Amino acid sequence: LQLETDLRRALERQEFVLHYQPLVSLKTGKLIGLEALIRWQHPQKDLLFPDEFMSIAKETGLIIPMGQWVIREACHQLKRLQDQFGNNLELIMGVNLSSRQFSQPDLVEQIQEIILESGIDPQNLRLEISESVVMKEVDETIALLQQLKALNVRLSIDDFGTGFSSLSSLNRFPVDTLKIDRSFISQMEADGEGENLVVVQTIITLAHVLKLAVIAEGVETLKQVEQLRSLGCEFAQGFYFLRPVPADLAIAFIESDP
Ligand code: G
Ligand code: G
Ligand code: MN
Ligand code: NA
Repeated sequence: LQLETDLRRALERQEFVLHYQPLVSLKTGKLIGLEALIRWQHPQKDLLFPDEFMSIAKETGLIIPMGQWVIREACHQLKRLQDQFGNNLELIMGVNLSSRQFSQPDLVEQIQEIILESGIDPQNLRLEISESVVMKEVDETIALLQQLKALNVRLSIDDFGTGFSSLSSLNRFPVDTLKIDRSFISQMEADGEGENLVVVQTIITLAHVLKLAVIAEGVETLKQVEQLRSLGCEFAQGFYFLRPVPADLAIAFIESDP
């Protein structure tokens, strides 16, 4: 398989790059974090996005070394940003974990090692795990999340609302953040004050009752910003603020932050 061969070589030749998308506070408008998202600078093609190579990476298991590279690179970038901006910048770096990574036996040790090696404060690292992954084997997941939590990192449930969570188990997960899936945000505007808005309202209320921070994903318009603000959503991320961009543009965004 050509793509698999290319993917292996891409790892060796370091053709992967991370792009970063800002997360902002809807109260202050200030930057509060970045999400790291992998891209592949293929030598013969344009920049490739995860939908073009992640499924093969998962099938072949290459996601394991790739994922390790992502965590390492994101932590080192976080350290560079903290060195550059010092105390003026309280920034959380989000990194996505796939289900394959999540079921790796030495995941916790690996992350521990990367935290030590990069010299970051683990509280500035957020691991994002999709709702569909956390809900698979609830007891095993809780045990693993507890081990990760013990590293002092932050944990979020990504794509929340799409995975038919069992609400009774949600409060057993030692996570601190829910990220509302962008499908709900994009539907919100369509019906004004209708039922889509109520769904988002309900997730925000649920998060607050469980004392979780809540981040709206995929925010594309000012109208959505205003709706989310009126619903009491604290944080947001989306093309309205900035698309995922290379590190230098993310740094320019940080520097321009009011
Ligand atoms: O920007 P976007 O096209 O990057 O991402 C598409 C999907 O790929 C999202 O679901 C995102 O969570 C996932 N993704 C992006 N980067 C990574 C990564 O580094 N690791 C994992 N596991 N998933 C990623
Ligand atoms: O699954 P996860 O939430 O990690 O995926 C993040 C994905 O969402 C990435 O593919 C990223 O490029 C994409 N994304 C970020 N902001 C927006 C947005 O405002 N609109 C849309 N359509 N996609 C977005
Ligand atoms: Mn994510
Ligand atoms: Na998501």
